This record gives sequence, C-alpha cells and structure tokens, in this order.
Amino acid sequence: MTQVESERALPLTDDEFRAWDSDGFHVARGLFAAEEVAAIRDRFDRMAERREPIEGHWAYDSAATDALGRYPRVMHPHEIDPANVDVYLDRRVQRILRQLMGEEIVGCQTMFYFKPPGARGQAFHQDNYYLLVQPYTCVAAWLAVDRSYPENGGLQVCPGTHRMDLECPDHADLSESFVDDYVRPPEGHEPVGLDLAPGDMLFFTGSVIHGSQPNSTEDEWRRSFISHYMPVSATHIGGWYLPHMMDFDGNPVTRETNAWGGPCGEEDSHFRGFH
Ligand SMILES: O=C(O)CCC(=O)C(=O)O
Repeated sequence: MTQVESERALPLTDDEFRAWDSDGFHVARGLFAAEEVAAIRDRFDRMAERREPIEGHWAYDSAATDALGRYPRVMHPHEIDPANVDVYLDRRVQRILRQLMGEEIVGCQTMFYFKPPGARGQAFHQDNYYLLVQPYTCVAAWLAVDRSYPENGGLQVCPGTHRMDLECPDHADLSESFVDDYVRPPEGHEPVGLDLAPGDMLFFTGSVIHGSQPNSTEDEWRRSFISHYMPVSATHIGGWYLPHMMDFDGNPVTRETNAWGGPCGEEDSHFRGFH
C-alpha cells in the first residue's frame, strides 16, 4: 500500500465495524504507544503531587477521607495543559470517530480519572443524558492509561444498548458509586467487563449503558483519559459544554443550547453538570 492509500484506508475492518454496529462499542487495541501513555500518566501524577486545587478543573480536598476527595477527576484538562489538547484532537482518534459516526466530528469535553485503590466507581448510566447532543448522540473515547479490568474498577458496557432511548435514572448506591444516577441494564443486555491494556481506547455512543465498580485492589491505580465528541451535524448540546468544544484544528465550536428537559419529564430540573 502506498502512503496515500494507507492514509485513506479505514481504521476498522468490516468485521470490527459490524461488531460496532451491533454492540455500540469498539476497542482500538494499542492505539496509543507505551511512551505516549506514560507521558500522560506522569503529567497528571505531577499535577496531583502539587496537592493544589485548580479552579474549575480539579476539586482537590486535602481534608477528604474518601480516596476520590484527594484524587477527584480532572475536568477539561485540555484547558490546563496544551499537551492534553494533543490527546483530545489526536488524528488517530479522529479517523476512527469519522468512520464510526459516518461524518466529521467535533470535541465536546475532556476528563481524567485517577481512580486510586479504594475509590468508588460510577453506577451504570448513559452519557447523552448529560451531554444532550441532538440529533443522534455523543460518542466517548476512553483511553486506558493503566491496565483496566473489573477488579480495579475498569469499565463495563452493556452491548446493544446503543439502540435504546435515554432512560430516566434511579438513585445509585452511593457507597459504591460517586454519582447518584443509576440506569438498570435491561434483560438481555448484561454488562460485559472489559480488560484493557494501557494505550487501548474504548469508543461507545451516548446511549450505551456503561459504568464501573469501585477499585477493590490494594495497590493498582486505574487512570483514564476520557474525551467526548459529537457529529459535526449535531445542532444542539447541553449549554454547559459550549465553552469546552473545539474542532480538530483547535477552533472553537458553538451550537444551540439544548433546553430539552430530558427523559425524566418536565419536572426534571436537576442540574446534571459535566459528565
Ligand atoms: O471511568 C469510569 O470509571 C467511568 C467513566 C464514565 O462512565 C464516563 O465518563 O461516562
């Protein structure tokens, strides 16, 4: 294959694309090289070692007894270090997303999870309940920075739930989940626990029910860098994402604010915040 041909070649094989179409998720094994993943991990570890909250990004609490109080997730890390923009706007990720979504895509937000030993998980949920992208849905790109598997709180996904509507969540068990929303996996769509190596990237759409258990290991961290995107033709998104959006050339993107109340009905007025 010439260089031009290989650049044009689609990243997923036909079988992989069929699996994406029927399951709603795809794992790109080894998408990021070991050195790239180590650089991401070291960057966030250095940030955490400073033990200083970062307004709007990192709600570090030195007095917290809960592991997640001392290692909360980092919100929009692409706005605190340009090296994180490179992860958000990575061209390999763009090529995969284009094929998955069938059109150009734009970025909505980024996050970084430390998930240290003992940290609570995140109960089953659907991302587009929060992002409110319309029409169609958002898509997540979840990069394993450490090995990620069920015991250390790795991600679990419910195949086939990408065809579901958004559900109004119940309350979660807050001893297990740090977020209070829970969507029960429907019969026939039981969760699958994924085993991801550092550098693997998991893609899934905003309707897919997914979540994670607490990290029950003694000494294994489960760090991950998470970005959300949407098709360029989407016209609406939850307003709180607007300041964090950009296209793959780094230009700001704007859309209409989605004022839709969501699947819980008119009375659903609780602020969902970022996700
Ligand atoms: O990484 C996790 O444990 C949960 C992340 C997640 O569910 C999300 O970003 O929507």
